[in-house]
Amino acid sequence: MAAPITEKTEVWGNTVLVEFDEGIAWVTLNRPGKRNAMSPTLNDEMVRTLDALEGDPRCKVLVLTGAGDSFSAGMDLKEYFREVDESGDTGLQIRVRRASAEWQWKRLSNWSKPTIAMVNGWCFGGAFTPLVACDLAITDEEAQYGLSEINWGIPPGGVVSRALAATVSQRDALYFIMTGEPFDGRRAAEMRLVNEAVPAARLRERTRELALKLASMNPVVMRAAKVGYKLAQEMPWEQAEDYLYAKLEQSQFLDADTGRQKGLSQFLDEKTFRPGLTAYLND
Ligand code: ACO
Ligand code: V55
Repeated sequence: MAAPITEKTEVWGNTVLVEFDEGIAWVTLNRPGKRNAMSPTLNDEMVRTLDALEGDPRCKVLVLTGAGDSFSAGMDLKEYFREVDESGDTGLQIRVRRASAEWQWKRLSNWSKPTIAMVNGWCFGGAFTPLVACDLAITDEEAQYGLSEINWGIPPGGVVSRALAATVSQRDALYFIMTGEPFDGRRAAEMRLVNEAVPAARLRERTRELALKLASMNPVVMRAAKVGYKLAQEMPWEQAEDYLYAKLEQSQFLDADTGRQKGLSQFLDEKTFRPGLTAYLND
C-alpha cells in the first residue's frame, strides 16, 4: 500500500484514502501499483466510504481522485473479471457486479452532496462510470482516457455506454467505443466529458477552488438543485414540472437558514444583493 499523501490523510480500508480539508473530503482510490484498477475489495470499500461520508459533517463536498499517476485503469482484469469468471460461482458474480454498480453509479450519481472527479492520469473503461456519476469533472490536460474494452474482446459493460450517452455526442461516443483509441484531457474537455482541462501543476488548486465554492453553498438547496436536475432529465415535462416545484417547496421547508426569504429580502427591501451582478463580478 502506498504511504498516505499527507500527514492528515486517513487510511480507510486497504484501497481507499480520505483527507478532510475545510469541508472537502478528498477520496483517493489507492491501488497505485495496479493503476487504481477497481477490484471487488476496492468496490466494497468505496460503498462503505460513500455511506460513511454521506453523514459525516466534515464532508460538504467530495472530490474523487486516484493515487499516483492514475485516476483508475478501469475494472481489474484479474480480480474483477478472470478470478470471478474462473470461480464458476454465479452468486459471487452477482455480488461483485452489484457492489461495483452500487458505488460507481447508484450511490455516487444520487449522492446528497456535490461531487467532483479530479482526473489526474489514466482513465479507462469502467472508470468512466464514476467519472460521469460525479456532478463535475476537472482533468489534467495530459491525462489519458480510453474505452479500451473492444481491445479486450468485450463491449463496454455496466453502464459505461449509458454514462457516455449522458455526456458526449453520439459521434464521439461511437468513435471511441468502436476504435478503442485513447484520447487526452484536452479532447475530453472539448467533447464535454469533463468540465475543464488544466495543466497538471494547477489541477489540485483549481479543483480545490471549485470544491470550496460548492462547499460554501446552502446544502439543502444544493441537494435539491443537483438531484432535481438529474432526475427531471428522465421525466416527461408534466411530471418534471410538478416534481421540480415539489423540490423547490421541499427545500424551502427543509432549509433552516431560510435562504429564500433572506435572499428575497436582501434584493427587494435592503437592496444589498444583486445575484446577476455578483456572478458576473466573480467570473
Ligand atoms: N486490471 C488489472 N490490473 C491492471 C489494470 C487493470 N485494468 N491496469 C493496470 N494493471 C496492473 C498491471 O497488470 C500491472 O500489474 P503488475 O505490476 O502486477 O504486473 C500494474 O497495474 C502496472 O501496469 P503497467 O501496464 O505496467 O503500467 P503502465 O503505467 O505502463 O500503464 C496503463 C498503465 C496504460 C493504465 C496500462 O496498465 C493499461 O493499459 N491497463 C489496462 C487499462 C484498460 O484497458 N482498462 C479497461 C479494462 S476494461 C473495463 O474496465 C471494463
Ligand atoms: C465494464 C464495467 C463494469 C462491468 C463490466 O466496460 C464491464 C466496463 C462497471 O462495471 O460490470
